Amino acid sequence: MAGPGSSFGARRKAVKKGLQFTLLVVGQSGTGRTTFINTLCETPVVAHKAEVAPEMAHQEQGIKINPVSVELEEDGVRISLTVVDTPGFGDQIDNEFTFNEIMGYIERQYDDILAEESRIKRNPRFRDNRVHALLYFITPTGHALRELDIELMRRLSPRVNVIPVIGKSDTLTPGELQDFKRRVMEDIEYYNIPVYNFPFDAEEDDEETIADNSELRAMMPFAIVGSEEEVEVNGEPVRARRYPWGIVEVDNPQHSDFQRLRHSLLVTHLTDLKEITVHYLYEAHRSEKLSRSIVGENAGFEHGADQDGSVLPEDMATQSVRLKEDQLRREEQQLRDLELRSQRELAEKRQELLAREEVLRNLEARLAAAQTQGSGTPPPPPQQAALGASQGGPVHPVLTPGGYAGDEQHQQQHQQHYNGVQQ
Ligand SMILES: Nc1nc2c(ncn2[C@@H]2O[C@H](COP(=O)(O)OP(=O)(O)OP(=O)(O)O)[C@@H](O)[C@H]2O)c(=O)[nH]1
Ligand SMILES: [Mg+2]
Repeated sequence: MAGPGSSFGARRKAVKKGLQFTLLVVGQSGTGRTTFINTLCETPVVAHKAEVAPEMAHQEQGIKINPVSVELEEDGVRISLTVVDTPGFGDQIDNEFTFNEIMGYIERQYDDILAEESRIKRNPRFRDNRVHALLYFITPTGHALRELDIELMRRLSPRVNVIPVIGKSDTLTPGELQDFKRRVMEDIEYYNIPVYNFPFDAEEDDEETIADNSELRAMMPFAIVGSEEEVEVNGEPVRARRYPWGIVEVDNPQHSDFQRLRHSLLVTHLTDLKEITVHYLYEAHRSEKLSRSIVGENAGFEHGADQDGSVLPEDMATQSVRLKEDQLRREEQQLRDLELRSQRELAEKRQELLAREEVLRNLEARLAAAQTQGSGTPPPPPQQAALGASQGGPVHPVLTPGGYAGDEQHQQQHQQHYNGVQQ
């Protein structure tokens, strides 16, 4: 586990470099998405829906996917936040198309990175646009989830961290809100929808993390109030909604969960949401996609594929295991190659060293012989001459105390060689 030192280091790096985070906002028309986005970004980054003439009201506009980016600073860390609004979701009689459009957008970002990862030469300007969280705006009906809500969350949860929120929650009284929250969570549990529930490990995580995550989990679905207006409260300007009977403050925890949700998205859980996206959700998409292409390569009639080339669920796991095995085999082979290369290099170095030692011995012997000659002692033993010849080179001229007799160039070369050996 990373110690405090390393997390401090990571934070310092984040302070310098900044963090990137992408949030997708989905919900039926009029649930307060645009107001929420502008409240979150503290600036009007998204325009409100233009008025539609009555004679055009019956015409379906279709879903649009509008990303906007804004630079924020939270606790001294720069955050490059991309918010993707999806006007038009749930407006049609048949919503199949809008589900597919949103799913298609999320998967396209995964496919882009998959393609980038497979390139031999990476594009240095490539931008990772994977969606790290999807805020699903539940209409504040006060009843329970509707089929549209269940279907959207059920379909998208395997691909993205879905966080359910109640839009315009100030339209419910505190008691109604409490009951509505409970019923929504019961439905999510009943339909087994794997929403992002601030996961923690009771045995591994520290007490603070467990307490914080349990509290956030208990707040789900978050009650949202948005406002682009400022109202003076106790002489201070606060973001609020003004009604004849009072004021609803966006950042007041008694009035809404906005502040808590914002802090968890942009500060405390930003990294967790990104890691789950990269290591689990993207990985699942990647291995399914690659499995499908393997089956596709096998003409779609191999065991494990339907006639249409799609993978049977029970064979998905086998395909993934096979992919992992292939990858492991490749990595093992790379390791073996590396080991062989190192052994070969080591043997070459050893040979080189031995050869240099030999040269050194020869030089010493010649020096000794020259000294003996100079002092009138007998010439060196024939073994020395043989050594010079055995190296395949010419037999060196006799070395006198003053240098090689009659061959200055040769002498220089020898001196250079000797210096090299000394180094
Ligand atoms: N009571 C209440 N009204 C809100 C809140 N947020 C927004 N509204 C109002 O609800 C209406 C719709 O808000 P938008 O933010 O435009 O909703 P939207 O989901 O973007 O709607 P489309 O763009 O039409 O899909 C506006 O009149 C807002 O002023 C809120 O938290 N509480
Ligand atoms: Mg809008």
